[in-house]
Amino acid sequence: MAGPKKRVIFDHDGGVDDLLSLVLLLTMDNIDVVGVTITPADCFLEDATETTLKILSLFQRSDIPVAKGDLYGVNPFHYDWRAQPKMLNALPAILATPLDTSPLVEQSAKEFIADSIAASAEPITVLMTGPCSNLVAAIDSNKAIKDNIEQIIWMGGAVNVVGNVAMHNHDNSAEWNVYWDPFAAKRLFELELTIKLVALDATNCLPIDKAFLSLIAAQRHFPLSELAGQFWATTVAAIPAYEYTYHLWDVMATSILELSEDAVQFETMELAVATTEPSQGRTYAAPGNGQWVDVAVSADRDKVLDYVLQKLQRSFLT
Ligand code: AGV
Ligand code: CA
Repeated sequence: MAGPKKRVIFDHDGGVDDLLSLVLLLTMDNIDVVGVTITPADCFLEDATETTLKILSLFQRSDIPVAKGDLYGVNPFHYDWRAQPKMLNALPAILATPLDTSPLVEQSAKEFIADSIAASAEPITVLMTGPCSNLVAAIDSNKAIKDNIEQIIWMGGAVNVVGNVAMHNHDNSAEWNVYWDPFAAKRLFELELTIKLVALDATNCLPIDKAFLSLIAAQRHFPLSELAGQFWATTVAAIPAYEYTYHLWDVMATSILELSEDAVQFETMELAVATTEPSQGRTYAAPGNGQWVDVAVSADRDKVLDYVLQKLQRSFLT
C-alpha cells in the first residue's frame, strides 16, 4: 500500500538536466512537490524561470509555487553554459506553451524555503541540483527549520575522482555546484543534517553520449522521451573534454527519490570542503575532522538507465 506522499522542495539552477529533473519529479506519484526554487547559477534567472513555468504548465501543475533566488556565488558559471536554457525555450514544445506566471511567489527562494519548511506539518526533503546557497541562507535565517528537514539530496561534489572545474586558478579537484559557492557548502556540511551527496563518483558512469541519446530517440513516440532527447541534444556541442561532457548528473540525484536501493551505492564518509585556491569547492575525506555525509560512490549503470528510460515512457498527462 502506498504510504503518505513524501514532501519535497526542489531547488535547481536552470541547467538542461535541472529542468529534466523537474520533468522527472513531476512523474513521481509518491512525491508532493511543495515548491520549486531557482538558483541563478548555471543559467540566467529569467530564462530558467520561463522553462520552469512552462514545464509546470505542460503537466498542468501550475498550482506548484515557484520562487526566484537572489543569491550569487563567488565563482560564476561560464556564460555559454548559462545561456543553454535559452535554447530550451526556443524548442517547439516549450515555445508553443503559453507562459503562465501564476506560480511565481513574492518571496525570494531563501524566504520561500524557510517559510515552507517552518509551516510544514510533515518533515521536508530538500532536493538540490545546483549550488546550496538558498538552503543554507534559509537555515541561517531560521535555525529551527533544521528539525523539520527529513533529508537533503544534493547533486554535488567529487570525492575520489577528479572534479569538473577547469579554471586558471584551480587544480581540477572540485565539482561545479560546490565551487560556485564553496562557503555555503562548507556551512551546509557543518549543520549536521542528513545529506545524500550524489557526487561525480557515481554520475561519471553515465555520460550523455550518442549511445545514450539513441536509446531515448528509439522511444521518441512518448512525448517525454521526445522532449528529453531534444533537451539533452542541446548539450553535445561542447568541446569534447571531460569537464565539458554532460553526464546524468541532476537526473541521477532526482532518481534517488524513487530508485531501488541497489541502483546507487552510498558510503558514509567524513568530508570537508576546501574554500581556498587552488582547490576551492573540493570535497575531501577528512577523518576525525569533517562532517558525516552519505556519498554516492558508484551506480549500477543498467539499473539507472532502465529506470530513466522507463520513466520517460509517458506523456505529460496520464
Ligand atoms: O557539475 C554538474 C552540474 C549539474 O548540476 N552542472 C550541470 C548539471 O546541471 C554544472 C556543469 C558541469 N559541467 C557542465 C555544467 C557543462 N559542461 N555544461 C553545463 N553545466
Ligand atoms: Ca544543475
